Amino acid sequence: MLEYSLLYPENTETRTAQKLDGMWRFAIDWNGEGKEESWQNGIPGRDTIPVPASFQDFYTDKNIREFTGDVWYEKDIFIPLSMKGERVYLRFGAATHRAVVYLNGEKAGEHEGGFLPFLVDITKMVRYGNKNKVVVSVNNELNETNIPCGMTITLSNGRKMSKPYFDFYNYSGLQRSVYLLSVSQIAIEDIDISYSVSDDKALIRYAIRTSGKAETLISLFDEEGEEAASAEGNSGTIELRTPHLWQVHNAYLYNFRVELRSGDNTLDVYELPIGIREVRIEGTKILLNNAPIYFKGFGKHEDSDIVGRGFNIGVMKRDFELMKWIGANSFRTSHYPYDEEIYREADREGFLIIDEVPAVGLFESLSNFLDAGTGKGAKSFFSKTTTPTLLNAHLKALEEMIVRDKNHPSVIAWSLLNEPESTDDNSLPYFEKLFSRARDLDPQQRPRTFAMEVSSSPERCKCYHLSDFIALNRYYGWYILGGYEIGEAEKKFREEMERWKALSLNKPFIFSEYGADTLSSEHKLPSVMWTQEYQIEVFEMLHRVFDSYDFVRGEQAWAFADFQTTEGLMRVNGNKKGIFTRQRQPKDIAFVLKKRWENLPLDYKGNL
Ligand code: CKX
Repeated sequence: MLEYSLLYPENTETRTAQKLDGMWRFAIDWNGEGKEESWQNGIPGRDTIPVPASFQDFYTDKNIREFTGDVWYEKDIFIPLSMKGERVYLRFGAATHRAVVYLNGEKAGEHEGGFLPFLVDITKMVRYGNKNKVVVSVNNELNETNIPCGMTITLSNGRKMSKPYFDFYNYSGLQRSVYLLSVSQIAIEDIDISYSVSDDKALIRYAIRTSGKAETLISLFDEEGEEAASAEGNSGTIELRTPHLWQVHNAYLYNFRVELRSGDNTLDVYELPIGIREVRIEGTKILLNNAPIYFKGFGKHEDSDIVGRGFNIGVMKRDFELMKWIGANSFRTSHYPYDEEIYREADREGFLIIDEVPAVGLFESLSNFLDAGTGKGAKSFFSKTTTPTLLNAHLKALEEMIVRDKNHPSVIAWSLLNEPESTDDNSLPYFEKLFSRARDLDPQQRPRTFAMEVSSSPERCKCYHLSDFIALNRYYGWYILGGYEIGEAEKKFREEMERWKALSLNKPFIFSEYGADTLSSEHKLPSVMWTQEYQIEVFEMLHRVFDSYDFVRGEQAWAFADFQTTEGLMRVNGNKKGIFTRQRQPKDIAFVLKKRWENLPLDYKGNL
């Protein structure tokens, strides 16, 4: 069990959540001497940088952009006397990939893993009614004992360099909001909610974890602010007649209010927006509130100009507007859990999320995406001396993701890995531990899956039976048989699908990636690869195949928008498989997808 609470930071009668975003002091630790030189007491230089943001794309010096090692942040914060007697924390939305936090020169905490929040308890270290100095050193080195996997090499000039085993830029820093939190000594730490839904009734099961003994009062408010139900005690079931269900593009959010009391005293109050809905798999169907659904959408990235992977609320808004415009209903948080604001927006907008833990690059090859796309290069990734350490880091990130995201109605499935090497015997015990941990941690028992590249074929993959639905990343027409050979690609794709069909798995399949790199500047008739015309041909060919199989229950195009990657022969200033450009303008394919998705009903193939 996590030693701290991951409830989203809220201001209530009893809690304060103060954002510490803005300009922080910033220094690069070129020689790895920060700790020795006591930077925890105050960092050198006068540079400042925005938080939240990746540090890489602000500067004009390539050595800064490519810097691998420790970068240091510093901010003086005033902590009022009124917080004395409370429990006081610093909450980091993410520090990529690991951080050590100091308060007034003393180490206050540390965290490993770059895409999930953590709290640092500073209650006993604070100078109340005074300024306090927060210093954070953030390290962005990649290795094989933490996710995402990669390596760090040292160049002949002594500089380190990141070599990701994954296809997105190794952006890093304080990429999400930082908060100063205060809560009462006896506080709500965690809330578990699950539902059973029938035509005219919903059962809402809840369990509350607290940090001390108290009476617990629950009230459920509807969107008009009317109390719809109430209950008492740390766990129980609420029965709601004629509930407003949370549906795709028709979200309804209740407010689940928890109050801890001791006699007449209110100790703590927390309000959680919840959506009543049930997700289930039945045979080859994915059911939401007992009705079949078909996924239309994307694999995405948190990625935009200037701020890199830093959370950008304007880009978030634009992305949701584009997804609504094109007729999408879902996305996968490839390849790491996103900023919490994105899930809250999906809850409000009625989007479905496949939530992915940052387990990418568990496939050893520096040109991973090319080898993975063609089925070459599969070696054993899970029989190394480092495997047990990697597994621990993976399980910890999985726990943090599920604890953080389990109450979002938008989150309807967990993706436990992206394109791992799954063809040798040692992958199975590794995967089994992940799948069973996900089941144990999730009160809603959501479907679990992992996204499979092409060498994870019906004949060779040792792990697909663990998935509640099968998620395939397939690049027929691009990595496999592109250009004038596209007809051969279709044939080969259909052959693979026939082999899956022959297994009679009686499970839903979705395409969690498919696409083709396309430069928005390029047009040619007849088409050639990389042009907008060719991207359309690839999608039309793949859609024909998807439509031929009843058990295919969804399609998520790769990728929502062009995104930054490491430079190299295979990438033209980034991955260009976007349906939109990095600046969020449509390529021609966007209009083709819009036409298709607006015409595919939510329950497409639902009666098959
Ligand atoms: N899938 C065959 C993972 C993504 C990459 C995508 C690509 C690959 C394809 C693997 O992170 O960006 O190569 O476009």
